[in-house]
Amino acid sequence: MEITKTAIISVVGRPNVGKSTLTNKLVGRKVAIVSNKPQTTRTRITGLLNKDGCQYVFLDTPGLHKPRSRLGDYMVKVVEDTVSEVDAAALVVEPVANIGAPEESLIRQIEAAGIPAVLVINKVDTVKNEALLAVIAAYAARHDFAAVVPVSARTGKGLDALLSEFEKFALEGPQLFPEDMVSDQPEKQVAAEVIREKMLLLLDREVPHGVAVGIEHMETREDGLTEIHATIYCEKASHKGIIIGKGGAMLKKIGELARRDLERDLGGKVYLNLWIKVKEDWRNNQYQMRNFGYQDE
Ligand SMILES: Nc1nc2c(ncn2[C@@H]2O[C@H](COP(=O)(O)OP(=O)(O)OP(=O)(O)O)[C@@H](O)[C@H]2O)c(=O)[nH]1
Ligand SMILES: [Mg+2]
Repeated sequence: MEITKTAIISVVGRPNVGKSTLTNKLVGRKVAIVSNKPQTTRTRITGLLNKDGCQYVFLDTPGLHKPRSRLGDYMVKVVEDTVSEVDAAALVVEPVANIGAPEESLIRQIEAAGIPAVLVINKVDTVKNEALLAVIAAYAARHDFAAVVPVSARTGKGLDALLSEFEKFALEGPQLFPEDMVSDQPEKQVAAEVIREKMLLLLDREVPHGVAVGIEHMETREDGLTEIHATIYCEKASHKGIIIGKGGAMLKKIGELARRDLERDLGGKVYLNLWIKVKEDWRNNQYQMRNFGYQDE
């Protein structure tokens, strides 16, 4: 396929609205981890799609929230930086007729950047069609969106219509990424994120939010087995106990689920070795954050 144009789209919104689910569905592959807990995505993740001569570059971002740690400050900065350097923004919202503080702040950023924006009303599988009219009216009164598209990132409903809206922002130009690429994340980062996703799935409250994963070693041997040595960093000794679980059961479960996903992604056997370390309050320590890859470029 010859790529002649590119559309760079930032995917923004409050935490938990389905930005990463949407990005994955558009790309057709899982490039960003997803969970039912807010603040799952911590950094910018590029998802790529090539279709009908156009390369779509989706920039999935952390959910915009009121930061309570240095990590939170970093996440908010990622959103701010991403909004201004794109052809258009996709503002993803819940199907509720009420513009909240995160949406208001994002609309302001979009207006300040002077970029066109598409309002993406997600999770329409959870509401009746009639309810959407009030949502559309509320947002249309606040900002002149280039388009309003109700979708379900979960079922895929409305995504063709959404893509054709994005295509209108495409610019002629050289191809930015190779055609077989779906994300710009290094393999180690993907592995670390998969492990973090399983902790978001299996652990409650503050524990998974205070976790970071470092990949010490990752190597695919000649026989096809990929060996991964990872360290889970948590904030408190009490969290360490919870992550390990009774008789090591929780850690085993995290490792099993992560390994299954990684084997599917890598298309081969995986040996996954998990260690746990406590790094007190790392979310407020710039040096530690940098070590985990949460740093300004
Ligand atoms: N019913 C329904 N649920 C959805 C839809 N899209 C996403 N979800 C769910 O919403 C939750 C959050 O999804 P994510 O994709 O992680 O949301 P996010 O906006 O990336 O969240 P952060 O990274 O924390 O900002 C998950 O439980 C998803 O399964 C949808 O279209 N319909
Ligand atoms: Mg996300």
